[in-house]
Parts: sequence; structure tokens; C-alpha cells
Amino acid sequence: MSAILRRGASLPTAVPAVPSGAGILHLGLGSFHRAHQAVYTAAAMRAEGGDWGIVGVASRSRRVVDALHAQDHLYSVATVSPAGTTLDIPGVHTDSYVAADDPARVVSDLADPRIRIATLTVTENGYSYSNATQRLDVADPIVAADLRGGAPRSTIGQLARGLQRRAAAGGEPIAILSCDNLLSNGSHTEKLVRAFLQELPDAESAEALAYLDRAVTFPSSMVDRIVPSTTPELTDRVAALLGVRDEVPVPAEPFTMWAIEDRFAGGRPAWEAGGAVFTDEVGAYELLKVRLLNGTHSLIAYLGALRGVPTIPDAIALTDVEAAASAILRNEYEPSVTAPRGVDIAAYERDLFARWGNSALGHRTSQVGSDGSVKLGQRIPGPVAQAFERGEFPHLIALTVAAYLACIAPPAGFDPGPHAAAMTDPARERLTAVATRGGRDLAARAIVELQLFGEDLAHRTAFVDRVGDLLDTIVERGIDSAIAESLSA
Ligand code: CS2
Repeated sequence: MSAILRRGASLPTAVPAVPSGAGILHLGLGSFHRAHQAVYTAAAMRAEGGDWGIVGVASRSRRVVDALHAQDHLYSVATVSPAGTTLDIPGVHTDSYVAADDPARVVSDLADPRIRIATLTVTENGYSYSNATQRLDVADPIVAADLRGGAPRSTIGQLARGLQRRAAAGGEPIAILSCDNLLSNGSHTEKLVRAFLQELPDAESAEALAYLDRAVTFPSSMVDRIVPSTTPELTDRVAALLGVRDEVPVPAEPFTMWAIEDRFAGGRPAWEAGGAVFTDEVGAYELLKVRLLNGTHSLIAYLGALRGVPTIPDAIALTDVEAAASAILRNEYEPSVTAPRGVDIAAYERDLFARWGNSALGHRTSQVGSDGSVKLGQRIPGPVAQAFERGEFPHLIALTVAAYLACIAPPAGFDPGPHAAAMTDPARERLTAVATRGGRDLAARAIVELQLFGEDLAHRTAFVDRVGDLLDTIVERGIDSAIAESLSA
């Protein structure tokens, strides 16, 4: 099949008209954005119109940008379940580029008054936040260079420099909307942008800081949809369904959810037309999702990888992994959250097992297990502190951390298998350097010395010791023993 997806091709699925104008600049043109915010934006424009086309910015990779240019900015979202695959073409992107190729353009686009929302999916790792110092990581060479001047390369530097330029260019209102799995992601982003500006001399930052007070909002949002990486097999399946070649389809599960604080200084699309919930309870939605879904997801990924299985559905099909997931949900995560109005936690949990069990999606343990050093800091410290307050011990969260360390920094002589080896993590090198001295030592180095998961956890000696013991069990007697031990503790 040689024809490619273009406007004008005859397709089995509807393609919306080219958006009349772009009102959104999106940083992080990965699969998640294309299967989530883009889909809601398409629904909003179908319902109410508006100049809400999206200019997508990839940080470094040219693959998606090149394909989108060749395909008139069209791509398909393949909703995949055991019942089959259905296709949608959002068609809301008006342009795209790679920030590394044209870093100055990000700043000028943010200053463009036609842009009224900047959305972000740059992953937990993209915020230049140091868990150890609990602030902007000014020691990071990229942040340091952005502070010195020139075209910025960090996301926070891009936002701060863009807002500075926008303030000087007339100060039109804008909302900066984080769509990453971070708690209080709006105020987190705002603090980091302000911290960046405050590092600059007063004469340089005063106007921008006053503009932030006056005309820039940072709504928080909870985003949810499982979106695995695209595979060649999916690309072929989509081509067969579409009748033309789409080089960048995105697979996604049927479930989707978006809860957003309604604070948009420059207006917003009618995302509720796609099912988004505008609420003053985003914090409760975030805790629910980041702990119940993501926290348990991490446990399933590390246990599954150590048991040698490639995907999340394979992992949750193992009896003891399923039992560990049920126990962590019921005993350790659920008591740490309050349901937002109208959300039934029991039904939410039932859905979770069905979602993790979606065998057609093939979400990989190595994908969910990647970047644990930045993800777990969002997912575990709060529930650990709350468990201790209730006088309980979070055995399965300790197992999550032990299994994470066994995957990422395997002690000498221990082989965690190919799925653990395929996980990427910014702390892998630092952890590997200290990984040879036994479980307790590694746990202490990671949690106390490097403060990988923040300061509070670093002081919880009983927790750190338990992680160390479980790590020794994994290495000496195997992951099955560590799971059994944690379930019966
Ligand atoms: C996963 C998430 O990779 C991970 O850490 O837990 O990407 C998860 O699939 C999404 O947050 C679901 O909304």
C-alpha cells in the first residue's frame, strides 16, 4: 500500500475541516497528547467551533513531526480492546515542529496573542524539579544555561522566557495547562516558572512576575487514558482498516477521563463536549488517579517484569500479582483518598482491573516501569505517611520500591531479566553505582542519601529497612517469595 493518509483521501472515517486558527500551543507531541487532549479538542470544535487548533511542539524527536507534515497533520487514534479496533482522526493540529531545531520559535509562539492556552505533556521528568531540594533544579546544566540567556531548552525555561516576552508584547491573558501525572500540576508548574523568573535580576523579571499575577492562570488537571507506544503491528492494522498508510497512529484504551479546574485566563474550548469534567475537586481526582491507578500500575509493572512477563495484562493475569494489586489498592491506597463527588470508588477499582487486563492493548511492563525515580515520588510518599499515621505498615508500597530497585539497579549477580533491562530511568546510573552492597545499603542510598522520593520518606527508617529486606529476599529467594512475604505480613 503506497498511498498515505492525507486530506482528500477517501477514508472510512470522517475527517474534520482544517481548524480556522490555532489557539493552543502544545509542548510534548507524544502519543498521550494525541490520544487525549487532541481528541477532546476535536469534540469541542465539532460542538462549538472556535479557533482552537493546536500547534504541536516535539522536544527533540523528528519522527512524529516529519510524518505529520507529510500527512497534512492527520493521524489516527486506534481505540483498542478485545472487542476490536475503531479509528478516529482528530485532525486538530495546524502545524508542528521540533523545539530543538527552532528553540526561539517556542518563545515567540508563547508570546503570540492568538495563542491563549499552552498545554503540556512533558512527563514527570520534564519539569526540572528536584525531589531532593524540592524546588527548581537550578543545578541542572540545561536550566542553568536557560537562566543565563539564549533560546531556552528546558520546558520551564521555555515557559518563563515565553511569558516574559508575552508580558513585554502587551500581556494578553493565557492559561498554562499541565496534563502530566503530577499532584497539583497547575500550581506545581506555576511555582517552577516563578522560581525560574525569581532567579533572574529584578530588572529582568519584575514585569513578567506582575503579568503572571494579573493575566496568567495555571489550572490543574487530572488526565487519564492508557496509551501504549505504537508498534509496527498496530501501524499495519491501522493501514488495513484505513486503506491508506498512517505512519504515526496512536493506540489507546476505550476509557478516557479529564478533570480540569475552570480557570482559563484567555478562554478555552468546550472540552466538556468530549466528556471533560470541569470541577473544583481536581485535587481529589488527582489523588485518586495517581495513587489507585498509577501507584498500583507501578507495582504491577515491576512485579511483572521480575516475573519475566512483557505486558501489564500478562502480569495482572498472574494470581499473586493480582492479589498484590488488590491488597495495595484496598489496604494502602484507598484509605489515602477521598472520592470526588459522583465518583464510586468500588466501580472505579473494578474498571481498573478490566483496564489493566486489556490484552489487546499490550501495554508493556518496561514502559510503565520506566522513569520510576520521578514517577514514584508522586505516587508513594503521601500514602506511606498516611499508613504510618493510621498505625499500619505499607508492606506493598515497600514491595513496589524494592521491586523497582531490583529492576533498575540490580545488585551484582542478580539478573532482573530483559523487561527490567529495557526500562529507562534518569537515576539508573547513579543507582547502579551504589548497587553492589546489599539490599539495606541500596535502599538507604536511594531513599535516604539520594532522597529519590523526597525528604519525608528519607526519615522513615522502618520503611527504608523493610525495602532493604525485601530487596534481599528478591535477590536471594526470588520475587515470588517477596510477594508471598508481603501479602502475609
Ligand atoms: C502509567 C501511566 O507509565 C505509567 O507510569 O501508570 O502512563 C498510565 O498509563 C496513565 O497515567 C493512564 O492514564
